[in-house]
Order: sequence, then structure tokens, then C-alpha cells
Amino acid sequence: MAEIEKRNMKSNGVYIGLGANLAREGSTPAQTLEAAANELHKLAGPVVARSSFWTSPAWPDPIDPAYTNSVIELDTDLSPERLLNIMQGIENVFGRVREKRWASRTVDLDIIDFRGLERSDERLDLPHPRAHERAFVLLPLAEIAPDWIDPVRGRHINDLVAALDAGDVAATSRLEVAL
Ligand code: A4P
Ligand code: MG
Repeated sequence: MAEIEKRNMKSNGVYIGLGANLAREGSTPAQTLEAAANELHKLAGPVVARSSFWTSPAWPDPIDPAYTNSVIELDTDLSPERLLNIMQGIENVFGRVREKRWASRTVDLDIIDFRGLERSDERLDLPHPRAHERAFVLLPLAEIAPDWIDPVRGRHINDLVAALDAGDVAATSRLEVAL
């Protein structure tokens, strides 16, 4: 695809994926995600859109507790690095213990897309390298960014959703929660 065409298709939003599969101090995962989004609002900039909460089996090991996920859009002036620092501070406050990779956690905050920026270094991969193939990211993202274009592949979110494994989509459902 021509570089200029690809650039024109890039999103202007900052999208954060939130996930949790362990309760903490009397809070359900959904309540923890709500509280983490409120902290981001205070520390990083206004949350301008919030998806529903979704539930799905833990990946890669469905023996782990099921996850609750959501995606928010943030209106922030921060650099990606400063935003990541704030997100990791929030993860620590909300009881995240870093064990092995992909271990169960009380909260996980990932930058899914930072205004279409593409970069990869030891601290930050943008956009998130696995977002485009995950039902638990794409289904909530589609609710708040129905015209999102994957900055790397130039593919519309509807296209990416259509390409998901049907079993993964069937196992990922909107969660009715009272917060
Ligand atoms: N890092 C690099 N890029 C980013 C980014 N775009 N956003 C670095 C945030 N962090 C980024 O992350 C490890 C390091 O990734 C950070 O220090 C940061 O510098 P972590 O949160 O400590 O570890 P992790 O979450 O175990 O690793 P990772 O690679 O983020 O895991 P994934 O691939 O995001 O998987 N199943 C369901 N159903 N729902 C889930 O939400 N989440 C995971 C985590 C596994 N299975 C899941 C879910
Ligand atoms: Mg993470």
C-alpha cells in the first residue's frame, strides 16, 4: 500500500486494553478495571470512550480463571513512555504481581494503539503486537472505534473480526455487570 495512503488511514486515538482474571480485596475484576480506568482519567487524561466488559477463557491456558476485558480511549498529552510509566504504576497499586509471562493477574494495562504510531523496542511495542488477532481486544475495541484501522496491516477492524477463529468469538461474550 502506498505510504501516504497508509498514513491517511491511521487512527488518531489512544486505545488502552484492560484485563483481569483475579479478584482483589473484595473487588471483582470488572470493578478493578473500572477503578483502573478512573485512575487513568485522573493521571493521564480524560477517558473519552469505554467499551462494555467482556469475558473470555484465559489464553494460552484455559485452566486459568476466565478474564474480564475492556478497551478505553484516552485523550492524553503524554508521550507513550510516560503513559506506560503511569499504567505500570496503576498496575502496581492494584496489586499486580509480575510472575511468569501471561500469568493470572489482578490487572493488566496494555497500549493497543497510540495514534497509529509504529515502534518496537525493549520497553514498548506499538501497536500491541497481538491485538489484531485477539477477540478479547477486537470485540470491545469495535464498540468504541468501529472504523479503527490496524496501523501495521492497514486492515479495517471488521475485517480483523471476520478473520478471528469462530470458536474464540463464540467464547467471548459481553458481561452484564453491576459495579
Ligand atoms: N510492553 C511492550 N509493549 C507494550 C504495550 N503496547 N503496552 C512491555 C503495554 N506494555 C507493553 O508486560 C511485559 C512488558 O511488555 C512490559 O514491561 C512493557 O514494557 P506485562 O504486562 O508485564 O506482562 P504480560 O501482560 O504477561 O505480557 P504481555 O506480552 O503484555 O501479555 P499479553 O500478550 O498482553 O497477554 N487471556 C484473556 N482471555 N484476556 C487477556 O486479557 N491477557 C494476557 C496477557 C494473556 N491471556 C489473556 C489476556
Ligand atoms: Mg501487559
